Amino acid sequence: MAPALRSFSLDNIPSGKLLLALLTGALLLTPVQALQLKATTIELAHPANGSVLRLPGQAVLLVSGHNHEFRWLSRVDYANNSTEQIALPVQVQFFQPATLAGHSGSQLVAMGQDALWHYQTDTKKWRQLTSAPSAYPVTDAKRMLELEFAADLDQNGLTDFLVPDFRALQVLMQQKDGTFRTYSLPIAAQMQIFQKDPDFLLKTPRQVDFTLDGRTDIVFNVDDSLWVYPQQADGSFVTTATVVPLGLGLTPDVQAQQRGGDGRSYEGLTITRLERLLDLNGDKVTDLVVQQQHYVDVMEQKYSYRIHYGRNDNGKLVFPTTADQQINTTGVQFDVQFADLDADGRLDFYTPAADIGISKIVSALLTGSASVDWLFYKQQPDGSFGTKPVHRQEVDVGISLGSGQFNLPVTAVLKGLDGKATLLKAEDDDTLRSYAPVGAKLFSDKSTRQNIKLPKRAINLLVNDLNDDGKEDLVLPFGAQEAKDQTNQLTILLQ
Ligand SMILES: [Ca+2]
Ligand SMILES: [Ca+2]
Ligand SMILES: [Ca+2]
Ligand SMILES: [Ca+2]
Repeated sequence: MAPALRSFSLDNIPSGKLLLALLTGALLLTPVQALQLKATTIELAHPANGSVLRLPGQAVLLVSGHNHEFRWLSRVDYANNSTEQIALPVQVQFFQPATLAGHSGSQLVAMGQDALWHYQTDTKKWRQLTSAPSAYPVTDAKRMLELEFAADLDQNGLTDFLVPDFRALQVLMQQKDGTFRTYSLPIAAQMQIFQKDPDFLLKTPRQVDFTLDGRTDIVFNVDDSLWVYPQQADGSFVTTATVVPLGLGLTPDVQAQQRGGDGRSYEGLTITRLERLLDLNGDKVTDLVVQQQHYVDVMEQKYSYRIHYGRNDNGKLVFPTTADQQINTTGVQFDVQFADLDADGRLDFYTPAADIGISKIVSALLTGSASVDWLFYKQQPDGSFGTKPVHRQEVDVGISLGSGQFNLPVTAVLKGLDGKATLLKAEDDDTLRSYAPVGAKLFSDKSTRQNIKLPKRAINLLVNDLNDDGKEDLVLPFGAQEAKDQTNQLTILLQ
């Protein structure tokens, strides 16, 4: 794709605006600070097609992968460019970093079957941390993935764990001596059957200070209400839910569950879900985002987001029943993000969006490629997000008929020392374009290029300040289906 350079035609500009146009033109043509990333490649003994996370405070990445038969987990020391594989007992399914009493530095922990496990780096052995029956009573032998089941809920410096089972969420609060106090918060999974095999949908526990006392509570969304389990002053959890009706018209759970064969028409169907509970405008009060999925028919959908800014009403968190703001998007979204991209303290909104009409699918299959638009909306001082995106980038998604894979090329935002993000986008297999931060439009229309070998299938990228210098860096995992000498590796790009 050609660089998005602006051209100016003087004939079309009224004379009074000429000087301004020339000045603006001069500003746009001023070269932006080019972002030069320093690339290092680390070879792995397996595909990096699972999850990547960093052990906080250490120059260590944990990288998982799998093929049609096996799964692997590697510990990568990126200061010394060395890797070692971690043997996986049959019980473990998900991993996380954690701070544990009596152990210095971030530790690798895993959840699965009926326990939490701790990997001891010195002896290379797993030990059972505590028993914790879960909604994963058997293991998927071809997957080892990251899952957010660890958080310091009471801010005592030790990691606590959230382990779901089918009828409750077990909250395991880690004590100073390394033991756990467990609180069982009732919440049922949704189960659906097609024939005899069950599918379970677990309710997402949302960590929010709902009671406005500075302590993190656990909140679930059930139908058009919230089930709130408050954390008390001593770090214990109330195990009976306070049910808070929302009055936002959220679709009842049983109707929101979409299953072919229900005999429902998709024409004109609207499904309204709780998308997010988080503080969007930086006033320390949790806000609520609703996603509305509107079907024109089974193939064509439109998404919009409604924002209800939370208010502190005499010590009670309340959401207005009429949305304060709305974000209208085009196409179907699959990975919406809220992040402050320009360091003004207000979270901005961005998402990849795809058009999946039937004609688009046919042409995608015929040509082996489809396009996805990245849409960026900036939050304005009044909490609105504008009527259209302030920045838009189109990327081509390759479709491999051989492997059945969709290849989404590298796209990432990396923050610099000033907290402002630069947008990175793959132009082709070995050219990365960067779009520098600029005021109201978030990213410059102009870009600079750098030659770096890039994965075709860029999912599970890790953005992290790997060398703790205040600037975010990027980890690119490569799986088994990349170009010949680029399979099974990581590329680290330091800013
Ligand atoms: Ca804790
Ligand atoms: Ca707020
Ligand atoms: Ca912002
Ligand atoms: Ca850095």
